[in-house]
Amino acid sequence: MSHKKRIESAYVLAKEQYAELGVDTDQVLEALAGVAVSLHCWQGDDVGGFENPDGELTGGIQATGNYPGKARSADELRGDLDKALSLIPGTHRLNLHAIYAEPNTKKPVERNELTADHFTGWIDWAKSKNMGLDFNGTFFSHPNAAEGLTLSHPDAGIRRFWIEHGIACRKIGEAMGKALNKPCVTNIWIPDGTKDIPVDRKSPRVRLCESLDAILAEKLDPKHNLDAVESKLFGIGSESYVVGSHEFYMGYATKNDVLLCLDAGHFHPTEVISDKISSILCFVNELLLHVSRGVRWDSDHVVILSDELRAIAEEIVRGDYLSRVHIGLDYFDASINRVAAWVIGTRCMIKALLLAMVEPTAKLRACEDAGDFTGRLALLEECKTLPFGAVWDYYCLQQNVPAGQTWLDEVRAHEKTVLAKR
Ligand code: RNT
Ligand code: ZN
Repeated sequence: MSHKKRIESAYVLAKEQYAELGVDTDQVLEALAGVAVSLHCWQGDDVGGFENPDGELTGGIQATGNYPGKARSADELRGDLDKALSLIPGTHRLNLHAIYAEPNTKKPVERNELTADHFTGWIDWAKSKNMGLDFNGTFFSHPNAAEGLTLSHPDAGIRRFWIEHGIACRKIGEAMGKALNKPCVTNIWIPDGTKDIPVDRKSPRVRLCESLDAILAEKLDPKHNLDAVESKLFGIGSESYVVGSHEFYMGYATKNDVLLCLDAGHFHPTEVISDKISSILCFVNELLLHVSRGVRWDSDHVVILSDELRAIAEEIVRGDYLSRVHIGLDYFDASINRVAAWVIGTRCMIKALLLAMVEPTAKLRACEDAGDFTGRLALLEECKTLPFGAVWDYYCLQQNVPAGQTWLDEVRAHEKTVLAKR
């Protein structure tokens, strides 16, 4: 039997099995095709950016490993992304950082002077693929962030520089949203914090609040730009105190009607973001997720199909939150093929969504509502061995991307012909 025939036959049987539980897999696949995941450009070059070829990654985050072949220019990064996207089912988005600007000058443009003109290469690329773009200010890897403080810095001049950067980024996000006809989520994450126990926890937070107010003062059309703020528990060099903590941004987002960004690696190691989604969405209109995998710390390992990834997807789908949760990825592993890292993590995110969407939730709810917790547990466990793989393979076939591990052959070929020559 041909590969294609086998996948089609398996799908027919799987479809019947799911139908018995009241799940229409054709409908699910149609819905899944409408869900965009925002791929993070920074997996392609270890959060280096193109501002300065020897630029050092600072801000308490770290990409470990020295796998050869990382992208050194926007063209190389786009080439690698093209390869990754050709192996991922569906139409997605790209999440950019300010340091990925392409100024047409020799000298880098200062971050507070960046404009959408410096991103036309990306905008044209996204347009040609019918993709949306998301954006991030880069408040790290810069002399003005050398002390680990930016928007909360005691020096008003340094704060001003970063406020101007934040404002510039929102304008860039707005232009991207306008050009692509899809809102751009412009996210703010800052590294601000201290290594050792501070005496004054209050003043930096008051200053951060004022800086954010200044950045967000101008109202922008949500059709073009949506603002998000990202919290964190600790970083390397900010172990004892982080200005932008979860409580800080939870309050800020609620009060100011901006998106809250939850990064899966930004909480205590045993704390999960899946359980936060339905709580936060009682008070905040929309969420941005940075789906990541922390191993013992915020290590940004490649996302895998873990229980927590599944729980995140289940919460989004069961709560009918797909229109209120923007799913972005955030990890950077420099120890394996970077294109493969994108493909693995993104395919896992989509698999988790598919698994959640083929769940017989109505049946499970009926058990729960009737107080039949035995039935709920029994069915939940039976669901784990339903032929999900057959549905996934069929989705890949439908979307014209390799089903199963053959995608890796294409990454290996790209490594030989492209990456190895860098
Ligand atoms: C850092 C945050 C932040 C960055 C990216 C590069 O801990 O997660 O989102 O990873 O902006
Ligand atoms: Zn993040």
